[in-house]
Amino acid sequence: MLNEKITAALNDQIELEANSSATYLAMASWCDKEGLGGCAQFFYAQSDEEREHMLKIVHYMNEMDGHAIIPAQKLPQSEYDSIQEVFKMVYAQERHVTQSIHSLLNLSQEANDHATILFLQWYVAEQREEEALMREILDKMKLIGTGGQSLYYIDKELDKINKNRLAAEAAADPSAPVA
Ligand code: OFO
Repeated sequence: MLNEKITAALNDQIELEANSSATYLAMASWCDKEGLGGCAQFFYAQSDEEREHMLKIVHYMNEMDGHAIIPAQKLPQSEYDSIQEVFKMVYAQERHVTQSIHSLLNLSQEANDHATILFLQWYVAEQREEEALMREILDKMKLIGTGGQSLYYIDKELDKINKNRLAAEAAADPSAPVA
C-alpha cells in the first residue's frame, strides 16, 4: 500500500516522464525536418524509452493497490535554435528527472516503504546512464565545434550511438531488431 505522499510523488513522476517523452518526440521531429536523420532516430528511441519509464510507474502503482493518474499532455516546444541547444536542454531535463527520482527515494526511505525503495533503484541506475550519455554527446559536440561540416559529423556521431544501442539491445534480447 502506498501512502498519500508517495502516491502524489509517483503521479508527479508519471507526468515528468510523459512530458519527457513528448519533448523528445518534438525534438525528433525537428531533427527530421532539419535533415539530421541520426539525431532524429536517437530522439524517437529516447521518446519511446520515456514512455516506457512512465508505464513502469503506472503498472507499479496499480500493482500496489494505488491509482496511477494519466496526466494531460503539455504542448512541447517545436522549434529550436540549434542541435547544440537541443542537447543542452536534454541534459538539463535529465538532471531534473534525476533530482526528482532522488527526492522520491528520500520520501520512500522516510516512510520505510521498502517496495518503492526497491522499485526506484532501476531509475537511479537509468538516470546515471542517461546523464553520462548526454554529457558524452555534449563533449563530442564541443570537440566537433560549429564549423562548416559540423552538423554532418554530429549526426554521424549520433548514428554511431544509435547503432551501439541497437547492438546492445540485440545482445540482451536476441529477438530485438539489429542495425
Ligand atoms: Fe525517464 O527520464 Fe531519463 O531516462
